[in-house]
Parts: sequence; structure tokens; C-alpha cells
Amino acid sequence: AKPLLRSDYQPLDFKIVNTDLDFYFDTEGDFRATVKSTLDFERQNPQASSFSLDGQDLELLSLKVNGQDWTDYELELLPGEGKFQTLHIDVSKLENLDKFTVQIENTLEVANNKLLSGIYKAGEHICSQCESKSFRLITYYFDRPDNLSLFTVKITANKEKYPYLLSNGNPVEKGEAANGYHYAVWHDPFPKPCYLFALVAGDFDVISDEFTTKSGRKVDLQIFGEIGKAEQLRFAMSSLKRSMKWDEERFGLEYDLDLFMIVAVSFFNMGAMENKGLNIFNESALVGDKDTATDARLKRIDKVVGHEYFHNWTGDRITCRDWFQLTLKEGLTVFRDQEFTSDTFDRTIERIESVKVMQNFQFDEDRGPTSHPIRPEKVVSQDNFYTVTVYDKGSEVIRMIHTLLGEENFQKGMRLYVERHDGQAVTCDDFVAAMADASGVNLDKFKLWYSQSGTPHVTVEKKFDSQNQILSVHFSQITHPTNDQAEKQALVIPLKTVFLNREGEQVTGLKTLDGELVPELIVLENDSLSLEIATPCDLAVVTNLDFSAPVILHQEYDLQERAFIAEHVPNEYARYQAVQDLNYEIYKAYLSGVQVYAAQALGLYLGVYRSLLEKALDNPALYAHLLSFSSPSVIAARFEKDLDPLALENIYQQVQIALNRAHGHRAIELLDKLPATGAYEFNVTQAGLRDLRKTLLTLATVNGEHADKVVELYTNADNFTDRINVLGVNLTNKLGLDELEQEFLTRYHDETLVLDAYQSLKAQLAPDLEAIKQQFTLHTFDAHNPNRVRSILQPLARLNFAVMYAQDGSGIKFIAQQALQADKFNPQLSSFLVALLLNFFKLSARYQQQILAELKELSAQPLSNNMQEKVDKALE
Ligand code: B3K
Ligand code: ZN
Repeated sequence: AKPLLRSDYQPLDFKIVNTDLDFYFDTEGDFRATVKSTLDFERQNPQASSFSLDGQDLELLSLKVNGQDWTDYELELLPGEGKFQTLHIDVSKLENLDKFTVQIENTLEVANNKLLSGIYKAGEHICSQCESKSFRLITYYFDRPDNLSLFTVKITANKEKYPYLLSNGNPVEKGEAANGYHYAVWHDPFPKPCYLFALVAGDFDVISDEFTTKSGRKVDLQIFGEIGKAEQLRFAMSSLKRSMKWDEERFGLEYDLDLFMIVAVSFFNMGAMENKGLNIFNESALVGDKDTATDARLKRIDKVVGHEYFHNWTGDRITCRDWFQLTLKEGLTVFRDQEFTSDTFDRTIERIESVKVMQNFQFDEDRGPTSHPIRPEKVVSQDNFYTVTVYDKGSEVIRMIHTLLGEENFQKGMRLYVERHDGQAVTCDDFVAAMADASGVNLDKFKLWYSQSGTPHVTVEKKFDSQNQILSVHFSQITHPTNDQAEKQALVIPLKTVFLNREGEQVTGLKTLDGELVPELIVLENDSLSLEIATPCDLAVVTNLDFSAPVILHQEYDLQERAFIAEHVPNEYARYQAVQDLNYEIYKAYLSGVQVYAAQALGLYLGVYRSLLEKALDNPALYAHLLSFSSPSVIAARFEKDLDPLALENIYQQVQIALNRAHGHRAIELLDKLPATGAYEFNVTQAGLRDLRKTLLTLATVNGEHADKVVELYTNADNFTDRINVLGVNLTNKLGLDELEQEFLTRYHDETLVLDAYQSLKAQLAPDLEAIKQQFTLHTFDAHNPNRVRSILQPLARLNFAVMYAQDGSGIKFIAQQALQADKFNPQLSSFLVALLLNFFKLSARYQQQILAELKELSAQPLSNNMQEKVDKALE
């Protein structure tokens, strides 16, 4: 397919201002549904006399304009997969072209729609997913985000099978229809683009609650889930209420309808969808309680519920003009969900988790074949741009604006943005303009972050002149060419920086030689920046604190200095980063092949590790991170080239053994000292203790000893986190506690999401490909369900280096074949799977050749646009 360019944007000649949809689901067998749409048009361009509507997989039954049968149309079938259609309608014969009504009747695929887009069956339920370009699978329309319309929706279906009939906005009417059918009518009073349309039909358990907004609007809250699992929706309800409150308090943004609904479905390509008033969620991001979800998944539920709710303003009330602007709503809403999680739980931990996504995933995307700016220039399949770059780097860009402006000015900017653009479809430029205008801070140069791809490398060099008592610090930046863009310029890079003395204390009030105060936020705006600081003694420079800019930092430290910072820096985020850096150095020392150096590095690390163990009780959640030696997959993310995954795996195992020898007994001592968690509660302290307990148990049992402690934790567990942690320790350290695994499988036989977590663990630790294939035989497995497929294949590719990168190339081939298979029915799934191979560019020659050979074979097959775009970029 031909790529679309950002620069090609053209405003609409006509707009649809009212959309009336009347659905009839004749739900016997392999049904297609029928929809009658009544669309009120208004002309925008006085010269225009025709327009084109998008469609896909539709059968047109009739077309009328102003109530008359209309023959001035042409239905064009576009070449390629997926039966893309364009319906050209000529209205030049009308007397009044400024306002007219078009009525269309068409059928649409439902029961055989395996794309999980448009309207499809998710198990027994019927549901919709329209973002970004799937409304065209429902009816002919301007399937683009800048057409804002009011929607009225009537749904008719079998009453017994589909007692709940839901759509956006407010319920207007319901009643009985012939043959045991019934209907419901919904009206959404807010104009919206069609990608926010939603429809759900089915039988559910519902939990209800209410929330009163700060201006006194009483809002009914309803969450719909699988029959028999209502209890597993309670946590999400508490998240929703807290999200609503938080958005009022922190952003002053209030909910605007009398009803807010969330529905959990079992087949879904993404996490969730922010349809106006009717969010639809992948059940994995909504359903769970202490007995079926880990602390980490509950935290994710909290975050995603927040994220989708926050879209009500940043996405729904103010939407994107075109899909190139996706980060306008996604970067901003990720920033908002990160702030929500920080304010609710622990800011440092949340920051560390967001930074991990950047360092472990986004940096690779930025240097790989699919590199793109947060606002892309060129797109074949929009589905391929729901990326960590658009979302997470997008959020980092918003965070830098927040850092440069400060909270108060940032909120002023938000208020101006809402005041100017409520009810509009706008661009990233509009957002930045509101921020700049409200704060008076010039962001012209900063805006390069929207159009430049690639991760800047920032180098910090320092020199201390003891004679003249001058510390010179030199910052410089460079962004290397990326696959999509050869020329790079200097970016505006805000660097939070502190200086430490020899005792590890922060030195404040430092001045440059001209007497200027050295600010805590150093903004690098050009290729380089030099500071001459007056100080009687040498200082350590700790910069990019809190990851104030999404850059890769280079600083010449020797191992001792790194160890010193890891132990002494008075800032927990900086400590985390220093420990990460130290872990990386250990790997590098081993990889150097110089044994003395490796031994020295290890010795130093063991020393730091000991002091970390001593401090672990101060902040269990954080120290659980600090005490986990970086996994091979995390280290792999730091490589730019010549990566040998199997070598990393090998080093990891050696260091685990050394850690166990040196500190296994200390881990046991500390385990015995850990305060009892008490009855399960979901909070930072308890979750931190559970995490730390797992880290310590893993360390203590590396050589197979102390299995009794593992059994004890399982036996006493009153929650799922401890149970799955025990299973993890058992499998990691091969403790052979098969009876625990059996107990687990019996206990959770009917909990599909729990078994996903189990399968992930098995896939991560499988000894060979046979053991992976074994996972496909579990009773819950279904190759058409993305949750099932991803929970096996993602950990295989990302975490199980031994099987994925097996000498004979079988792991790589397996992923390629799975992708090809999925491509036959779900291009979003296959595109996700093929992306697991796109790290080839950084692997050493053997792996690289194996992957490229597989990709070439794939490219010889007929592929979906989604997959083709990625394969083409890889082979470019
Ligand atoms: N906006 C949706 C993503 C839909 C993706 C469709 N391919 C989820 C979110 O970011 O909130
Ligand atoms: Zn979003």
C-alpha cells in the first residue's frame, strides 16, 4: 500500500454533523449484521459537489439522498488485502448542496470477523473497536478523526442472548421487538469522531457505584464483566473513582455525562479503549483481585483505568486532527497516568518503571528499522504507530515541558489548551502553543522533539584544576542518523544535575567563575555547554536525575567511582541508575575476557550488594529492584551492536552463583527479619515486601538449598502474588517442587488470566522449544486470542535467550512462523509478533543472518499491510 504523509493533510469539503445508526443483529450462526445510517451533511468548501466515504468488508444495500434513491455514486474496490472500498458520491444534482441527508443501508461482518476491529464477537459478547481506522468496517463514513458528529444509536438483538445493549452517551429508550428481540437507543450529546464510537451487546455481571463531581453532578458508574466474576471488578471500580477525583484535584477536569461505563472483553488487541462514556477493556487490564492478579497487574489495572478515563478530556473532548498527531492525546495521557500513579503510590518507583520502558524498549525502537519521531511523517499502516515512541517518548516530551515550565505554568497551559480547543480536533503544534502562550516560555526550539527521531547521546566530561580550584564540566550532545532520518540537530535537553562531595553529600549554592549560581536544571540547547565552577575540592557530577530527559548518558567513571555513587548518593532514583550502570559494567568486564578485571568488578559489586542488603528494609519496594542483578534482556537493551545474547545469559548465571555464595546466608537472615505482611492489602509497603521476599528467596535458593522456605511461603500465602512468585523461584532455580505447581494448576483451573501468567513463566524458563509448544496444549489456549498467544511468545522472544537464540535458529524460525500464521486472520497480532525479530540489527552476525533469512522468506509471502510495512523496513 502507498504510504500516507503528514504533509498531505487536507481539510474535509463536507462534514457529517449528525449520525444516526440503526443496527440489527440477526444473531443466528455465521451472521452479518445490518445497519441503516442516516447522516446529516454540511458543506465546508463552497466549490465542492462530491465526496468519498471509506468502507471495508461491507455490502452496500441501498443509498438515498434527501429520501430519494440515489444513483450518482461509484463504489471503488481498492486493490490489496482486506477489501478496502471507497464510496464516491456525487451530489451536484442537489438543489441545496450546503445541507442534505444521506441514508445508507449495508451489512457488515460480525461472526466471522477475526480482526478484532470493527464489530466482532469476543466469545459470547458482541463488541466494537474503531480506533484508528476501523469504523469503516461498520458503515461508509469519513473515517478520520477531524469529522466531529453527534451520534444516536439504536441496537436490536436477541433479548435472551444479549440482555445488555450499550453504546455511548445516555440511554434514551428501550423496548421489545418481534421474535424475542429487544432494542435500546442511546444518544451522545458530545460531538465526536467515529473512532470513539462503541457498541456492546451481551450478558454480563455488572457492578454499580456512583461519583459526585466537584460541581455536584451525580454520575452513575457501571462496570461489566464475565458472569460469575463480579468480585474481580471491585478493584477497577475503586481505581475509577480515584481517577475521577484525582483529575479534578490535579488538573481541574471534571466528568461531563451522567453515566460512565466500562466493559471487560476477552478478545482484544490492545489494553483498552477510551470510547466516550463506554470504555472497552481487554479483561487483562480490568479484571482481577488479590487472588487472581499480582500486585503488578493490579497496579497496571489502576493505571489503565486512569489512562482511559483521563482520555475523556485529553482525547475525547479534544481530539487529534489527523492520526500523525496521535501523540497529542497519547503522550499527554500517558504523562497524566504516570502522574496519577506517582501521586497514588510511590513517585520514585513509578519513575523507575517508566524509565525502564524507555531504556529497555524505546531506545531500541529509536535505533532500529522502525525508528520514527513521536509525530511520524510517513505511515503505511496506522496500527503500527501505537508504539513506545508515540506513547512513552511522547510522555517524556510532555514531562520535559512540565520540567521547563513547572507545575503551575504547566497547569495554566492545560487550562488554556482546554479553553481554546474544547470540542475540536487539533494538532501537537496547538498544544505546544497553548503551553508557550500561557507560560511565556518560548518552546520554538524545543519543538524539534516532535519531528526528530533517535535518542540523543549526552556526554559529560569533567576536569578538576586543584591549583586554581576550578571544576570544569563539559556537556555535549549528538544524535546519530536513524533509519528514517539522516540529518540531526541539537535538541533542548533539560538536565537535572547535582554535585556530590567526597562524603557523598550534595553540595548546593555552587557558583560559576562569573558568580552565577549553578542551577539545578541545566538546559543544554546547543551542541555543547561548558561550566566553570569555583570549588575547593573535586565533586562528582550526577546528572539527568529522574531521567529529566530521554537521553543516553555517557560519563567517564572508573568502577570505584560508580560503586561510590551507588552506595552514597542521597537520591534514590540516582542510586537506582548507578546500580544499573554498575551491573552493566559487570557484564562488560566479563565480556572483555580479561579474568582479573572480571574478578575485580565482581568483587566490587559484591561489596555494594552487601551494603544494599543492609539498607533493604528502609524501602523494600525500591531495594527489591536494586537487589535484582540486571537480567540479560535488560543488558541487551543497552547494546547498539555485536550483541551475543547467549554470552549474556551465561554471565548472568555465573553472577547469580557468585551472589548466592557471597550473600545467600544474608538473604536468609534478612528473610527471617522481614516484618510479617499481615492480611493482604494492596499498598506500596506490602507490595514492596512481597517483591523483596521474592528477590531474597531467589538469591537464597540458587543452589537448590532452602527449598523449605519456598514451600512455606506458598503454604502461608493468602494472595496470588506470593503464589506465582513461589512458582517463579521454583522454576528459576529448578527446585523441583512439582506438587506446588500441580496445586496451583488445580486451584486456578478456571482462571484464564492466571493461567496466562503461568504460561508466561513457563515460556520464559522453558528449557527447549518442545516445552514452549507444550504450552499450546493447555486447556485455555486459543490461537485466535491475542492474550493467550502473546503471553507465551513475548516472554520466549524477550526473556528466554537460550531457546530464542538456539544455535540452529529454531527459536527465531518459530516466531517467524507464528507471525505468518497470525497474519492470516489478525494483522495487528502478526505485526506485534514480527516486531519481536526487529532487534536483528544489534545482534552479532550469526543471529543477524538467521533473522534476516526468516524475514526474507516472510517477504516472499502475501502479507497484510501491517506486517509488510515492518518487514520492508527491516529489509530496506
Ligand atoms: N487509544 C487506544 C488504542 C487503540 C489502538 C488501536 N489500534 C488505547 C489507549 O491508548 O488508550
Ligand atoms: Zn491512550
